Amino acid sequence: MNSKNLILIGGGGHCKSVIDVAESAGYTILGILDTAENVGKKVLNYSIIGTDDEIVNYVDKAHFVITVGQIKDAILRMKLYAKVINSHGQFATLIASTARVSRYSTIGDGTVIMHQAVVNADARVGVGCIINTFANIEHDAIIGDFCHISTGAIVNGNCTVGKGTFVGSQAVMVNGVSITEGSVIAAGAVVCRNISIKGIYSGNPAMLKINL
Ligand code: JB2
Repeated sequence: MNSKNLILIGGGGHCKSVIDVAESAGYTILGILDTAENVGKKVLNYSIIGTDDEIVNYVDKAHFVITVGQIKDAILRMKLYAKVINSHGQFATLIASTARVSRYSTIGDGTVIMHQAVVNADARVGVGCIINTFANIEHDAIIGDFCHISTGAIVNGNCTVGKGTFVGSQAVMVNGVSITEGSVIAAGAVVCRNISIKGIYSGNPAMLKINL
């Protein structure tokens, strides 16, 4: 198998951004899988060639990337990730040509580091994450599996983000704070204290708005 061949799973807006990342990193996109009603449509220069039932037909031809996005919960991305694993498929880990990823960091399978993002020394990013455009993951931060750190968000040094958490655009986590798994941090929120109750948080300082 040519490990630079890719199948993308999900053909909406997030897929377009990932296409740009994949092209910048020298990958060849064989096609996109989406829902049945979208088969035959195009996303930028690439065709939707089938549904998720086709995953099994590409495990020997390409690596996979989940390209449905994640606003709020990560359930669909987790389900699709499991489907690839159960089909014995392998994931690509994509790093945009313009991202800055420290060689002292670790990035999990299927994670996409998008344009202009920074992952600094000794940071650990789990599997199936989106580190979106201009996000900054500082030294020693730990990002759990299936998190989405949105555009321009800042996760400062020694922070911990629990599995499946969404950190909105331009949110800030001050140095060393943690967020429990499955939480949602609204755009622009400033997380100043540890968050141990799963919920939706917003504002500066970030406050619990809704329990999840
Ligand atoms: O089960 C599925 C499935 N369900 C929906 N399997 C596959 N393979 N695809 C599925 N989809 C497809 O995901 C939809 O048919 C649609 O093509 C796509 C979702 O596209 P949408 O543009 O609605 O959202 P997105 O997830 O690509 O992007 C969101 O999240 C990003 C992080 C948007 O809100 C973006 O603005 C955001 N940047």
